[in-house]
Amino acid sequence: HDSHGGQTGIATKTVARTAKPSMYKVLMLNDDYTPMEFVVHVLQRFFRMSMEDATRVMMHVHQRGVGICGIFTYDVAETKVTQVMDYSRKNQHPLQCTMEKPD
Ligand code: TYC
Repeated sequence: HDSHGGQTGIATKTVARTAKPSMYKVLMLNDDYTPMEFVVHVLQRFFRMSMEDATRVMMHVHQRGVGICGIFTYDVAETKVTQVMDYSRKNQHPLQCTMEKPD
């Protein structure tokens, strides 16, 4: 775009930039009832993790209470949370998944 340097009559060039989307963390929460194998399955199914990564993330959540499944744009993060919550409810597990705003 052409723009003008105030009252000077000097034309300056600016570059139109698209906004960089802010990224959201999708978090898995621990509970006392969901089987470990189900959590591993969810991480593989919805977050495309290997068995090894899914097991590592599940054990982290089990021991620390919360863990990061991945970092996504708002729309993708919201879809993942809904998919995990719907799938957990359908399978009668209390597994909770949430998303966190960037700072
Ligand atoms: N704490 C659960 C158990 O002992 C396992 C578990 C891990 C549950 C991670 C939820 O996000 C979770 N069966």
